Amino acid sequence: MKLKSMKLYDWDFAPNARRVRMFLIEKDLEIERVECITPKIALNESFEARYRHYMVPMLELEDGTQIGEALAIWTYLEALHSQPALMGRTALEKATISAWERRAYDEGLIGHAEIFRNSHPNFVDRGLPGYHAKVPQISALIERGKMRVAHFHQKFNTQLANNRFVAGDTFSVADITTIVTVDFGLALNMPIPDNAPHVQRWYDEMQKRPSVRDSVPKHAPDGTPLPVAA
Ligand SMILES: N[C@@H](CCC(=O)N[C@@H](CS)C(=O)NCC(=O)O)C(=O)O
Repeated sequence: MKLKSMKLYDWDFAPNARRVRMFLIEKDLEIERVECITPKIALNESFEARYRHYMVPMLELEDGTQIGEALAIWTYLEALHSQPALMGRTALEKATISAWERRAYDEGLIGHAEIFRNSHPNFVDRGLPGYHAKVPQISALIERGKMRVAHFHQKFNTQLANNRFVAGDTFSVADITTIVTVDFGLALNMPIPDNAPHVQRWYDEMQKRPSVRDSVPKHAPDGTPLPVAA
């Protein structure tokens, strides 16, 4: 279904923007996308002027209302289009999915982002997203990021040893954030380690889903095409 009254402000490579693109494909929803990135891998001036939080993804409604944060965009769309449920049906499912989605975000996605933002030459003085002031890179955060990522892989390996999906026996937003995180690692040359075979089993199964395949970023941060996962 095409949602004509909304626009999604996007950046093809950005892991958080992909969290929304995957969700839309799972729900069979289409929203016009506005790509906001410049060749210097920075958000463009018109987006800066439009949205004071200055981060993607952002969903804009017909009356100008802006919804930022991938989690908030999911919550809004799940309330309007409940099927398939991606954020849980029962109280316990909702709580379990929400807990695992946050773990993937805080421990995995942010760990990779620490490595990326504190090492990439285009992110000098852009150590954090959403700031207009200069935020210096801190090289110590690269090592700490690697530590967080290793912890994430072990925690999710244990969880996926006994669960088909990240939050149990149904696909959910917890899988979306985890896929985006693992693929962010691949783009940074940090594959799933050999001591996380259950993460690899789950990752291989996820490749069969159109939402995973069709949301893969087509460009590296510097604009060069990325190999599309087989
Ligand atoms: N908490 C936000 C994080 C959004 C975020 O960090 N977006 C990044 C892209 S992944 C961004 O807009 N970066 C802009 C920049 O690097 O200048 C969410 O979950 O949506």
